[in-house]
Amino acid sequence: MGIKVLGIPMSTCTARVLTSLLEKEVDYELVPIDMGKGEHKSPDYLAKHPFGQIPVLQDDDLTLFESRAITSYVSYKYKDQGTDLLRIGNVKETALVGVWIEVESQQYNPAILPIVYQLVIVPMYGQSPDLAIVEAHVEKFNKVLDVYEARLSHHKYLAGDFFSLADLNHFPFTYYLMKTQYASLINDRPHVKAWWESVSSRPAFKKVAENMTLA
Ligand code: GS8
Repeated sequence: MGIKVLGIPMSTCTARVLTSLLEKEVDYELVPIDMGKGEHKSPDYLAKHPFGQIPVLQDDDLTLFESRAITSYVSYKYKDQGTDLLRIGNVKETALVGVWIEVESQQYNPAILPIVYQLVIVPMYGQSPDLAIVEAHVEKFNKVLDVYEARLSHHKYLAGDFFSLADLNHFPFTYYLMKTQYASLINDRPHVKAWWESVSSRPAFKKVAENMTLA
């Protein structure tokens, strides 16, 4: 029994998990979930993910949800192979990775998600984006990115001068943002731009991004 990921490749949170598996050189099987048919709300699926969302990771008898918890699990379990994502062995670096994992989840994601949702996901369903929501979150995201610009002017990556899980977790939403006119929010900040160019040129990201095609 190997690792199974239940999800779909275009989903941001699924993409986050797949990227961690590729960075750690772990084989996996992607089991597609038919969200159009409401498979993620079926009793069988809800037994695995009580909130009825994707992704889920199954590793033998262990079933996990929440993409960031899953990428941490993958990084710990496979600490001795692939890219060193947690800097285990250096307690200070591990702590800083933890800080920036939280910053992504608590600051960056709440600001970027509604922008991407309105400009990328809503139009997929043939609806018009709510531009007031976009504007409010662009203002919020600008403030977050000012902090990133300052941080990245001192360090190549978020937790220090090494690529880590903190950087990885940013990938899927930033990837979609870069397809909108708000790519300028990243590109107008030289250190954030250089960081994104470095992060998004990694083979694991490129491979996952190939399948992040919007219907
Ligand atoms: C969010 C999962 C999520 O929003 C995580 O795993 O990180 N905090 C969770 N999943 C979306 C698809 S976007 O990847 C989803 O399943 N939406 C359907 C729904 O909520 O019904």
